[in-house]
Amino acid sequence: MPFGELICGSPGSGKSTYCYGKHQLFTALNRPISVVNLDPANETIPYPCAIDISSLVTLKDVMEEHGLGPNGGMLYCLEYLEVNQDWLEDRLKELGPDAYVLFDLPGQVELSTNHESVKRIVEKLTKSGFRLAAVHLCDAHYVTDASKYISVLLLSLRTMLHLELPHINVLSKIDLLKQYGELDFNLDFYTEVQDLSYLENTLTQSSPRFAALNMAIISLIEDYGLVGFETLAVEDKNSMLHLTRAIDRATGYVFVPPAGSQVPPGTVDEPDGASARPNTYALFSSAAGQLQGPVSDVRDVQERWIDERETHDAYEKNQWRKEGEMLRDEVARSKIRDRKPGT
Ligand SMILES: Nc1nc2c(ncn2[C@@H]2O[C@H](COP(=O)(O)OP(=O)(O)OP(=O)(O)O)[C@@H](O)[C@H]2O)c(=O)[nH]1
Ligand SMILES: [Mg+2]
Repeated sequence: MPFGELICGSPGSGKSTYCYGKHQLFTALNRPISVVNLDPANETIPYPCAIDISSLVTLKDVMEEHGLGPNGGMLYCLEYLEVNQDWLEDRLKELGPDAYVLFDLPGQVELSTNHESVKRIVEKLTKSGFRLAAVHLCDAHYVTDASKYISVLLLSLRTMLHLELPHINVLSKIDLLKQYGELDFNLDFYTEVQDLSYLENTLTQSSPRFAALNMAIISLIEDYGLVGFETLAVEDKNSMLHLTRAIDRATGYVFVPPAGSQVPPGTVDEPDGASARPNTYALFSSAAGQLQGPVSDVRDVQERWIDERETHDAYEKNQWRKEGEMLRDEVARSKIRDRKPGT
């Protein structure tokens, strides 16, 4: 049964970079992965692309042919894809029954909040046996301002209600959060979305005219009780592994590595620094359906990227330097071993 993720979110929230990062991570883990570019305006695709909507339709052609602007053209392209869904499904079939597919959407949020084409494409894929989760990326920068945070909550809720998929909201680029200054609350306040009434003071000060409206929106979001966030720093292995576990839980994906497959050292976190042993790894991942790695919660994320960022950066840099030296020594030793006597 094929599994996958529908990657949606505002322009520049990090969707294509996430697809690239996940492709690298999964390739290192020997876990299947294919990325489908569904953004007909994506001219510089960072990841190896298994299927590209541009082979079917491009935004440039649509704009020229139909005299449409970039946004209208984008909606046209996705409607065109919907009409030609067979084209997509034929190519998806070629990826095999065990494919794990990321769908990289364009940044126009209406595609995942009110336009029907993506929703209908997803419905058909689900009916044909695809197990999909929506992964909704939101730039973490928005939590630095209470009213922007509310609009992100609303956008997330709207996307969840529209797509009707198992859904994971993600605060992306969490590694950049510190540079935007002090947060009013700890990070868990923003990720857990538990008691938003604490925002009242800030909202009343920043936009007194709309304070009542903002509070009404807050209570609506709280009434649904659906929105929460994971976090992501795409270049951080632990962050990617943590998010992967959350998505696997949502889709019910269980990864069983092929018999005898070796997990490259350093691609999974080994408990107590033990070396990666394929059998142990296979046992863990198939039994629990989860990748190994320290289970981190949002307080660890706060410490890593906000409270103790410099200390962690320095520690990681030191580790990389040591790994680099070990690798160089190993290469030097193997060269000496391989040298023929007398040369
Ligand atoms: N620091 C940091 N930068 C990131 C991260 N993820 C993405 N970026 C940067 O954010 C910018 C936008 O990333 P993209 O992946 O192009 O965003 P997108 O959502 O695909 O954008 P559109 O396709 O235009 O909607 C790029 O410069 C990325 O390098 C992250 O986790 N941390
Ligand atoms: Mg993109």
